[in-house]
Amino acid sequence: MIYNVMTAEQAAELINDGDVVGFSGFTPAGAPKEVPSALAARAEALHAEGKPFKIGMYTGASTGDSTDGALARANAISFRTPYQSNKDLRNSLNTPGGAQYFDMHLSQLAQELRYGFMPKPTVAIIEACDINDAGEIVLTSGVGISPTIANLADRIIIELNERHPKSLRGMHDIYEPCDPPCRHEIPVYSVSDRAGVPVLRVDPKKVVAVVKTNRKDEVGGFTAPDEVTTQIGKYVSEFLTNEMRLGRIPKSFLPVQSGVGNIANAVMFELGNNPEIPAFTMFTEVIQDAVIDLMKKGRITFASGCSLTVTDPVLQEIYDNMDFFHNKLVLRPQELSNNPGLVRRLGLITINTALEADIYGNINSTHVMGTKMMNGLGGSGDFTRNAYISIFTTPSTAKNGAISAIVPMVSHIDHSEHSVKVLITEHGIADLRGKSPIQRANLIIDNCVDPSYRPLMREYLASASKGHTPTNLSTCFGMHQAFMETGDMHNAKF
Ligand code: 0RQ
Repeated sequence: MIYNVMTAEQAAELINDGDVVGFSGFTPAGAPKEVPSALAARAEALHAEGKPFKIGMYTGASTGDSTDGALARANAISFRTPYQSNKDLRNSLNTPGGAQYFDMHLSQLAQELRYGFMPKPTVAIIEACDINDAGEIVLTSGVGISPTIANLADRIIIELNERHPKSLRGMHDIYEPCDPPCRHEIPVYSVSDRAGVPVLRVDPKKVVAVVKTNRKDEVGGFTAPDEVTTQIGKYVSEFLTNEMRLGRIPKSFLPVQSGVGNIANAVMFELGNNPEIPAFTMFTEVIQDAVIDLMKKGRITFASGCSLTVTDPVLQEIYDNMDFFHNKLVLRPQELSNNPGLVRRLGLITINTALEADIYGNINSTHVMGTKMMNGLGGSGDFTRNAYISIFTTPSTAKNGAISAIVPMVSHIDHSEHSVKVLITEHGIADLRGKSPIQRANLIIDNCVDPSYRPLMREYLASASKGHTPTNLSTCFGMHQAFMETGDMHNAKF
């Protein structure tokens, strides 16, 4: 090997205060682990000496605790984009003087870096399962923005992770579109088409260090579906089978995108087990455990994604059965996996989770009580706005019923009423297509709101001024205010 093999601590010495670092991977899948941990230790040591050390951070989406968690705890992050889900980073970015965070549509990050809208990455840290002397890198379980940060950065540090087999070669579809005014269509016409090449090619002279490791991806487990998430899954499945019966979804079905988390996992379980739904494909960003399970059962025939965000035993199962999985999976940069043009072209059924929805169909995916950032918008906007049918799911209440997830007006808007077609809770389905605001409000109150909150919602609607979208400007956040003042939204007065 022509590269300088060194320890993570030595590699961390190559990164300086003020550097802008791009990290490989998407969610904890494919994210580096050794160098970020060493970088956090370096920051802490420098801070103890009274010296400054902070970096700007770009990643595909969230990362594992050894990146976002360790660097946040070390107070080593000046700015961060586009998505996170770490407790310590969440605390930092919600605290004045903490990390400056900007929440972006994931499909847009790579192009905005190339356009120069944000500071150029100076260093890229890329997890790989293989690299040759010609600078051909085989990525691991997640792609994210790796092609773009590797191309833009002056220095590349490779974390060569033996836990991921070299036989992953061929599972990736590495492609970067040309920038306007020269951009052409991306040649993906069905979920399994490939537009690019299996390896990431970099100038070998830019590779300043190779750090060897065999650390696991830090993907957390899932909670088994409960009564509420199972019921939501059943309603999603019922809605889609009915659309098929009505001829509004082809009998061969359409590719599915599904978000992250326990609700998404429960929804996939129900879709996979519904005998009326034929075996289907996924065009999504995160491939979760449920997808692999359904693939083994023959219910999912192909999955295109940005990462294998699966628990360690499931990842091991894929690696032990590469002959079975290789021609059923493709991992692409998020610029492709979440590409709005491809989402529209392929006709995706998109299923994402709302933190909060309002009676008109606006969705808040990110901000608790309009103020505190939870995770970020992620890819939900890339998919929702361009879907064949966009569905949002949410349990009707949170915090043991003290919060209604459906409110008169959302306290922050990520997806507007114009993009949201269907809302589903454990109480039922609100099909918002072709409905006026007042029709949508009645449907959502009758079908989706928890029964204990329905009278309150009706009182609000009755108190709202007349007009196309009835709104009472002085009380539309009354339920939020009641929660903040009394700890229970039921105490709102309209
Ligand atoms: O808090 O953990 O303290 O109990 O929010 O809620 O119901 O467990 O749901 O884990 O699926 O997360 C929207 C955050 C849902 C997620 C969100 C509290 C609730 C609980 C979590 P506790 P649940 P989930 C592709 C798609 C945006 C990104 C996206 C998300 C915690 O799905 O980040 O869609 N989505 N990406 O108690 C106050 C409310 C609340 C509330 C729930 N109305 N007010 N707290 N909670 N509703 C993936 C990628 O882009 C990578």
